Amino acid sequence: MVKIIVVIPALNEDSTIADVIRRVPQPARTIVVDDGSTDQTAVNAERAGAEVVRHDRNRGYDDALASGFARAIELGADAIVSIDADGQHDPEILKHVFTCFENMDTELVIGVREHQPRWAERLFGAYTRLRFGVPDILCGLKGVTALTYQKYGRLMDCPSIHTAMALAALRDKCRYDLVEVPIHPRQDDPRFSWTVNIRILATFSRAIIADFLRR
Ligand SMILES: Nc1nc2c(ncn2[C@@H]2O[C@H](COP(=O)(O)OP(=O)(O)O)[C@@H](O)[C@H]2O)c(=O)[nH]1
Ligand SMILES: [Mg+2]
Repeated sequence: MVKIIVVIPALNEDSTIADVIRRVPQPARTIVVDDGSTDQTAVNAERAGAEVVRHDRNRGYDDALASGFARAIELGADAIVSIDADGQHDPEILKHVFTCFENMDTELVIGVREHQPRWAERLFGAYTRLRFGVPDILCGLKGVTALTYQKYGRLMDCPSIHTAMALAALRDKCRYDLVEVPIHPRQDDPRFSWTVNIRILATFSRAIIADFLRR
């Protein structure tokens, strides 16, 4: 049986984290990366049955994902799936993602939201739709096989690691699946501020350069 591990990066999400963990379909194991939260995120995650990797200070979403992926590999994952901690992604969707990995004939699963909240995300998505047929490249719900992660894991130390890894795999014509991800409204403010648009644009520019060099 394919061993799937779910990684949840979390920053001050104590009101939602336990519910997200409890609704992860069995038998997947869950790792929460508590990224220097100042609330009860870590305690609530542990109580809900997740393994918690702690950062003693806030190191950011990318570092949190990198820590979670590294731990998942240590635990012998065949596939690693990330999902947001804020309850905006319904964990039920993971069933579809897990099905994609059942026979390990997909290498990458990309969550696709109907609407992306930031203008930079929509711009990037318009590009990746044309380039690869992928209309949303920045959704926090993504899945990779351990082999894909190992092949592109060197990208884990660059910004927007998730996206960089997915783009590199798409450029190499990997086998991928798209899974629709309905988005529930957030009850409080997003953890990312508007400045994330600038980071997204930087990643977008790097993607265009990499695509151009590839031709
Ligand atoms: N570990 C970690 N997670 C973060 C950080 N910033 C955001 N997140 C998590 O990333 C997910 C998406 O963040 P959110 O602000 O809701 O972004 P949005 O859904 O794109 O608007 C949530 O689960 C957050 O807890 C961070 O600095 N560190
Ligand atoms: Mg969110």
